[in-house]
Formats: sequence, structure tokens, C-alpha cells
Amino acid sequence: MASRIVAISGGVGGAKLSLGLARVLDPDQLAIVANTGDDFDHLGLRICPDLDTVMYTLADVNNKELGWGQVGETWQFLDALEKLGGETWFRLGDRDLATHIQRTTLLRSGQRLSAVTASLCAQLGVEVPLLPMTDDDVRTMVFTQSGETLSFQHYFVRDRCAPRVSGFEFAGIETAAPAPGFISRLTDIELGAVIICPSNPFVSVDPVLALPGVLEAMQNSSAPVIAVSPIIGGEAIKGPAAKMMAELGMPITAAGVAEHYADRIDGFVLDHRDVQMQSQIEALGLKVLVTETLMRSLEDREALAKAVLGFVEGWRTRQV
Ligand code: FO1
Repeated sequence: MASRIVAISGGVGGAKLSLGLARVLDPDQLAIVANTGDDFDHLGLRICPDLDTVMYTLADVNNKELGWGQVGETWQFLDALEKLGGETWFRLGDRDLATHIQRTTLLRSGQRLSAVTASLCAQLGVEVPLLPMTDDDVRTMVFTQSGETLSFQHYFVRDRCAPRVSGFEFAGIETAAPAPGFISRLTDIELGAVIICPSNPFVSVDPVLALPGVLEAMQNSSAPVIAVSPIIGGEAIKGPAAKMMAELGMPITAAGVAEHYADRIDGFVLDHRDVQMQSQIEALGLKVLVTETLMRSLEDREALAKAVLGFVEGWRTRQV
């Protein structure tokens, strides 16, 4: 019975549903593919924010207040770096620093990012396969309405998402290869569904879907591609997705997100607060599940995962 799930995740929102899926599925039924367009080299270290947010969340060591880095973090390194006049705009906590140093050490030894990620996950006791979308360098660049092009972390952290955006580019995407195991999971006869977690459509999900071969593999598969709306009641739960939609001239609605994904997905998970948009989204040719998508507790994460998996189950029987 086709039951393998591939989840596509960015940072916080995606990590929450990834955790829900990891708790209701066996490790061999799930693989999580994380965006690496946010990655960058900083202070000589390779930083992989979305991989780390998902990894820390699955390892239950994530900092729930910040949405990134580790719980119980201390900042001795950063304070000392500040005293030396070093760059401290991108805050690296002491525990989090160990991850960046170990990742950079393993990368410098010649290991590819997917192998390094598997090694870090093994050390942290994370059993669910976590893959970077690619082992190659892809960097999300942000075009601003003032004509500047910013690296993602300069836009997101240094400039606090203040610049008005006009578009994005994923530098290096044309020659990047999906990570080992990504395409084979999409072409696996056991694939039950691809679940696009509620992450930022533009800078967390689009880079993954733009990788050569990924969309084609998804569209050639009989398994449905289902996106969970990151917009509830006209707001993004965290991050700049709503602000970006406004600046891109899109309606800040779940239907706006469905429209953005329309010809790349088969199903859409809509929050019950936006039920009035169901028919508008179905008119795009999408099947819609209406449910609670706000994840405040661990139970909420599991409940949403079960609801989406139920939607997937129903898909096959409906098709048959
Ligand atoms: N986000 C911030 O807003 N400020 C920071 O100082 C910051 C540091 C940081 C360190 C490690 C890491 O993995 C993520 C970090 N983030 C920080 C989040 C990062 O910018 C991510 O790209 C976003 O969470 C979007 O995915």
C-alpha cells in the first residue's frame, strides 16, 4: 500500500508539521526535504537555517521562542565576538555554534551536505530521514523595489525583512542536482503523497520545486502533491510571507497561496477560518481539505498530520 510520504519544509511552520508527521508515521514511511536557499557562509562557517530548524525540532532541542537555534541557549561566544569587534548581526548561540562548526568540518573533509546532515541527525537521535533539497549551492536572492539585490540573510536578519520585495532568484538552481534520494523517493511506487508544509511559498518552497527534475517527477507520479496553507485568516503565522504577498500585489489570502501553487499541486489544506474560500480554490481544479491548521501544541501538530494523511488516504480510494 503506497504509504511513503515526502514532506517539503522551510523553517518554523514546516518544522511543526514535519514533527507532527514524524510522530504519527514510522521513520521508513517519511522523508523530509528542507530548503537550502537560506544557507550562507558566515564567519567561515556554513549556516543551514532550515535544515537546522527541522533537525532541532525533530530532536526536540529547538528554541521555541526564537524559532531558530537551540533551547536553553547561551551567548558567551557572541558576547566575546562583540568585544573583539566581530560581526554579530547574525546571532550564533554557543550550542548552535557547535552545529555550524561540525557541519563545516565535515563539509571541509569532503562529505556532501546530505551525508553531513545524516551524520548530525544520527548524533542528535533524529531517525526520520532529513535531506537538504540539494548538495549543491543554491542561494535565494531578494530583489527589492528600490532596485537592490540582497542575499537572503541580509534581507531577513540584517534588514529585518523591511525592504519591499519585487521578486526572487535562486542563484545556482539551474545547475543544482536534487540531493541523493530525493528524486528516487518521488518516483517510488510506494509514494503516497508529497506534502508541502506551511512554509513561505516564495523563499522556502519555490526553491525546492524549482530544482531541475523535481516538479517533473512530482507531475509524473500518481501520488498527489498537497500544500498546507501558511496563511490563516489573511495572516502568516510567522515570517514575512504575508508582507511579501502584499508587495508582490497578491491577495494576502489562502486562496492567493493556492493560486501561486495551482498548476504544481493537486490538493490544498485550508484552515477552517477560511472555509469561505473553499469553492474558489476548488475552481482552480484542486481538491480541498478544510481543517484546523493552527499548530500551537504538540497535539495540534499531530492532529494536522493525521488530517492530511487522512486526506491522502481518501484520495486513493476516491481515484479508484
Ligand atoms: N533569524 C533572525 O531573525 N535573527 C538571527 O540572529 C538569526 C540567527 C540564526 C542563527 C542560526 C540559524 O540556523 C538561524 C538563524 N536565524 C536568525 C533564522 C534564519 O534567518 C532563517 O533563515 C529564518 O528562520 C528563515 O528560515
